Amino acid sequence: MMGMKVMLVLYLMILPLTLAQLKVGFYSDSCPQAESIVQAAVLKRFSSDKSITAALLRMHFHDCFVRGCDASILIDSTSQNQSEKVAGPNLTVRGYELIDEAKKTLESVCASKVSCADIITLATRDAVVLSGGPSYAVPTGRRDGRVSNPSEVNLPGPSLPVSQAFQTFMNKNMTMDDMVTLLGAHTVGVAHCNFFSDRISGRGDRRMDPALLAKLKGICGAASGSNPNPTAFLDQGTSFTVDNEFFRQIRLKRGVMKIDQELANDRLSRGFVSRFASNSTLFRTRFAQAMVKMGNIEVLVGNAGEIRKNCRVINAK
Ligand code: HEM
Ligand SMILES: *[C@@H]1O[C@H](CO)[C@@H](O)[C@H](O)[C@H]1NC(C)=O
Ligand SMILES: *[C@@H]1O[C@H](CO)[C@@H](O)[C@H](O)[C@H]1NC(C)=O
Ligand SMILES: *[C@@H]1O[C@H](CO)[C@@H](O)[C@H](O)[C@H]1NC(C)=O
Ligand SMILES: CC(=O)N[C@H]1CO[C@H](CO)[C@@H](O)[C@@H]1O
Repeated sequence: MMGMKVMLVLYLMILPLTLAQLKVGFYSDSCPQAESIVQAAVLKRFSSDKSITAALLRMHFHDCFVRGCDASILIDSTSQNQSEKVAGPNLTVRGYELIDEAKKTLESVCASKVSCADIITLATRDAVVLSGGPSYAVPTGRRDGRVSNPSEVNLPGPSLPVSQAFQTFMNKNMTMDDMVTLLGAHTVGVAHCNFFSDRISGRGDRRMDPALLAKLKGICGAASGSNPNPTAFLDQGTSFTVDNEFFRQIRLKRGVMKIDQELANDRLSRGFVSRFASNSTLFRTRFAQAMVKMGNIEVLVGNAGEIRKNCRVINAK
């Protein structure tokens, strides 16, 4: 009896070492202000730029789907070699300065404690709340990676059929429900014309609402030397609000990119789309869960990786 108790105690002591994992409030001892510092930086930016929510959601997705959520997306290229940022899909990822700003304050208050990967995750959560989305607790304790390689950037393109886009999500152990939920992030933000020009040339995609087709032709047709690749909102209803309106819009044939429209048409995904369109509570609940799940993809924990001092630069050995 006694022996078993001792073993149990030993087991419970060793458990955190062997199964190091993320937990809510990871910084409550090492840097109690961590979450409020990130939140303040996001609030400051949001008050002058509501599009920061879209920027952070996309940054978080791109980070987590390449080498896991390890802030590899933040690394700048060096004179010796190139980082993920030079890969095609990165092109228009924005918001790097906000992460830098939060990091600068964090380093001055508790140096080398809070990872850049956690900053991205927390900042995204805070921005989602400010844009009317659900609030959720974010497990933290991620460590930053020491590798950033453009050849590893293998993100799905916007013209893939649902089944093929799903392959990339399945590779990350995400379900179709997760994928449809997360694509609900297209409830905010914009796409550049080059990502949907195939749908609006000539008579246009017959699966597109004619009024939207005319509108997009107008936007993209106005391309000019100073603005060669204009943008259109992804959600024609509430373009700056994290809500289920995106799902209603695609059911009305108002998806801008092919992947968005196909979600509403494809039998693999349309059931999820119709449930999210009609039940805002369901979308909010599932979106929070799916964001936490995405934030857990292939994370570095314990002693793996490092806590970067500058989010753009791998620490010197
Ligand atoms: C099959 C999966 C996905 C594809 C093919 C895809 C593709 C794209 C493309 C091509 C753009 C336009 C980028 C531009 O023109 O600058 C975009 C924008 C965006 N994506 Fe996705 N995406 C996917 C999944 C996701 C996920 C999982 C999230 C987040 C949870 C996300 C969040 C966003 C946001 C917020 C924007 C707007 C960015 C901005 O306004 O700066 N996307 N996506
Ligand atoms: C540079 O190359 C090394 C070795 O291949 C790699 O670990 C590192 O992540 C690369 N990228 C940058 C930006 O240093
Ligand atoms: C997916 O799950 C399998 C089995 O649990 C695991 O071996 C694999 O590492 C997971 N992949 C990712 C990307 O989390
Ligand atoms: C909407 O979703 C919530 C949360 O999953 C669920 O409890 C509720 O029953 C759903 N409402 C309807 C009308 O289906
Ligand atoms: C922010 C950033 O570094 N973007 C880069 C993305 O990739 C292109 C090349 O494909 C670079 O020119 C950008 O600077």
